[in-house]
Amino acid sequence: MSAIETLGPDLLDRLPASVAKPAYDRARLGAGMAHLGVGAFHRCHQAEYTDDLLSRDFGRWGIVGINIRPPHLADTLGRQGGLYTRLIRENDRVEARVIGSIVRVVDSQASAAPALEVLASQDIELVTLTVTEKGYCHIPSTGELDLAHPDIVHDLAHPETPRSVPGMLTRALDLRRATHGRPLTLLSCDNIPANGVILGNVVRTLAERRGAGLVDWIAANATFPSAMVDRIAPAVTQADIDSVEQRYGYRDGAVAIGEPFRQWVIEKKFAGRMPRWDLVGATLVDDVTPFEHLKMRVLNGAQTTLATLGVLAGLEHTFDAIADPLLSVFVRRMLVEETLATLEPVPGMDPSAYVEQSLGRLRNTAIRHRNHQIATDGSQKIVQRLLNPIRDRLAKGRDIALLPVPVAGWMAYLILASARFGSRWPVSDPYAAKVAAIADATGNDAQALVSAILGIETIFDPGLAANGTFRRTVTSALEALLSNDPMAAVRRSLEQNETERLKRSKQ
Ligand code: CS2
Repeated sequence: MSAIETLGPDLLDRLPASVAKPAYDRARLGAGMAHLGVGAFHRCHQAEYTDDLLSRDFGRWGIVGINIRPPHLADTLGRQGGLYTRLIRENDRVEARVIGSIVRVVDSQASAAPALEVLASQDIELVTLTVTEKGYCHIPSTGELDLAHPDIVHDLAHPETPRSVPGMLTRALDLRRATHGRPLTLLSCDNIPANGVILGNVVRTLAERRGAGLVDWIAANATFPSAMVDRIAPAVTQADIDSVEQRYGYRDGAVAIGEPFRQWVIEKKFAGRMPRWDLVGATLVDDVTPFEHLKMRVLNGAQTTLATLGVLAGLEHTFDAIADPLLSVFVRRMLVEETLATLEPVPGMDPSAYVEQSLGRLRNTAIRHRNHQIATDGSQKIVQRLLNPIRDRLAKGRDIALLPVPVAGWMAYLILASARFGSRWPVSDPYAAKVAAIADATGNDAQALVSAILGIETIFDPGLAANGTFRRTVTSALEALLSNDPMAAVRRSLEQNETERLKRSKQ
């Protein structure tokens, strides 16, 4: 028996027929853009769109993949010459394809130098980013740079050896100005509201502090378009990696797995040339906001709701949570009766149909998205997914019986992880220690817990935190969520919503 081979350029011509491969000559592909944060999502989204584009209209848009945080790329993607298998899974169906758009990978975890060399080079005309919500070092409730963030404090003192993403990009722009002076488009592909505006804010704030006209050079030579990105692509497991070996007979340490659905809406605001992703399904628009609200409040809002309440109900994955009759009724009713009314018209899309399509996507049993993964960094997600629609409803004088329940769910998720409440599960969230300290100081009283947590102004806008209906609804949900019957919170809020509905119908 021959030894099992690892995926790489040599294997491209010998792949099984069931695995599609790049329909262009990779040897001729140069690097024209860089991507920061090469994780499962990038491999399933921007890199796949680019691969589609290269097959259709070959050009100069190979990607240099850079990681400035773990994991290292050299041993997986690097060893495979940038190639990896992208599996699309839907229930029993699998579709495999090797993607070729990443031409080189760079590990810059130990020092900024390797990343800066790429980002400052004149071949690179575009940088895309998926660095997670917290990578922007912004204050979630305001979108401004968090000047107290330890990495930002460091980068202000040592701008030439940055640690943060904003520090890295500001330095790269400064180097570009000092050398060839060529423009750069910086395209955020993270799930934060007005992601381009936030990226622009954090970079400009650092550039202003740097002085010497850098901020003016950036205004004239760099753009920060916003984008809405979508495809569910959970963290890859060893079982996923093994499945490629079993099914297709080769080893691939950089497999990526996604659902069939994908979407990309990009603001037309480019500093120079751009890949024609619009030829392969991306939509270019003047204003991304309505698309972004729809996606974050409906799809992501449903995911966060199912994740936090799902964990509290003892359920493992999104598809387990949505198979639960109570949670499934809850999430649909929350979206249809509360979230939809907060959305502005979205060109070419029907929001009600989008709700049904999104719920259908979440039922896909082949996408094993763990509730704990989605609940990770919840503090960075709830503003755009839950708090903004709540704020918009309150501003219009509408009721809010359901949306506050997952907000309480986020609180309960962190409270129950604290030592005081028995360390029920490990959590990863920049605010975990703060909530644990509150839990420690406050103990069991839901009202005191809610008061203290709503006092975190970097998450909760003070106007919202002071709203009586919001406080009451969150408190009553939290009380139940911390009890022996957590799902009573969900049942009661549905009853409350029913009462509001009857009241409305009589008016
Ligand atoms: C998820 C997202 O982990 C999470 O926060 O809600 O990664 C989600 O799967 C993507 O935004 C889908 O496009």
